[in-house]
Amino acid sequence: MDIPALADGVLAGERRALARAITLVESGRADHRAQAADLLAACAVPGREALRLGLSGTPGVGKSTFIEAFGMMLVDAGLRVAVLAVDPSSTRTGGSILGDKTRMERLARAPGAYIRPSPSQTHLGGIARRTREAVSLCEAAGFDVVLIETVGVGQSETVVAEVSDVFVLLLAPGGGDELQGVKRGIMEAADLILINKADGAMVAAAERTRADYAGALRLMRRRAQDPQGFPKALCVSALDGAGLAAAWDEMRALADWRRAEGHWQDRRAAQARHWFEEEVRQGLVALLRSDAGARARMADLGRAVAEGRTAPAAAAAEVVARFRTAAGG
Ligand SMILES: Nc1nc2c(ncn2[C@@H]2O[C@H](COP(=O)(O)OP(=O)(O)OP(=O)(O)O)[C@@H](O)[C@H]2O)c(=O)[nH]1
Ligand SMILES: [Mg+2]
Repeated sequence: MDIPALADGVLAGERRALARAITLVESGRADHRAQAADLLAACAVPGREALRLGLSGTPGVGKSTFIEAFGMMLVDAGLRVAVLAVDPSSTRTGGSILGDKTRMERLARAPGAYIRPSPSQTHLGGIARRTREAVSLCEAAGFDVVLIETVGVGQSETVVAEVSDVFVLLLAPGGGDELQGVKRGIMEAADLILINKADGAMVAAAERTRADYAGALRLMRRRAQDPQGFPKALCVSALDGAGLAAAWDEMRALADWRRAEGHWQDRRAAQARHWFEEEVRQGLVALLRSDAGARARMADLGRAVAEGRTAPAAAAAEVVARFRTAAGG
């Protein structure tokens, strides 16, 4: 593969080059990993910075409908928008994939938009890596906004919070004052909570839900990275477009404030450091796995631990020590 040519294509904003580049970073093959690293290095030109918007919400809350409407609004305003889905397609129903085709029909055809379907790999470390790398490729391709979508099952919302500048949680109008089983971690990561489906007969219920969440957000610990009044809860309708422009105004206001106050760069720096450390960790695990002797000893010790002959911590220490010797440390 001609990596310099592929990098040129990505940097020129060519969608086919971008698609091929993302396919490359999704590959787990060792030779592809080396090429992907070269590609990412070649694409790391300064001055290309998108607003990375994380979007999480349970199945059926209206993410696809929201992305279509919100994305079209941005495209109509002259912005280039990339959409990445985080969750492996195997965990999604065939209905969703079919649904996405019809629900994002206009955006999929818009010249200023690029939609990348869900990857098929399932390993979480793989998802995190693929997402980070795909986001930076979209950024290199000159997109103004990169929307990163997840259903937020498992730990995928943590991955999204880790790659985004602004993290948006989409909720549906819920019954009474119960908070819809939203995990605390995801609430704490949210910068903006949007109560979707605030239309027709659901307007009043949506407003009640919004007030409940606004109350819950006020009770949470204040974060240094927030201006007064954030995180916020707003009502929107992806179906009729109500509240979308207001939501975009809030996202931009937050992003501008964070930039001006240095939090934007701090967050990106922390994310880059985390990414680096994660890569080292995964690289070490891969080294361990590729060593046949270590694998055999792991299997033996695994049995010993399962049978109660050895304590887990002691067995792990032995493997690490062995590895340290092998690495000459
Ligand atoms: N009334 C109303 N219905 C909506 C709105 N947004 C989405 N829906 C409907 O909710 C259903 C689910 O919408 P999707 O956009 O597919 O939801 P999703 O979050 O992408 O679902 P998954 O892809 O399965 O995770 C569809 O029938 C939509 O038409 C809205 O703002 N108002
Ligand atoms: Mg969807």
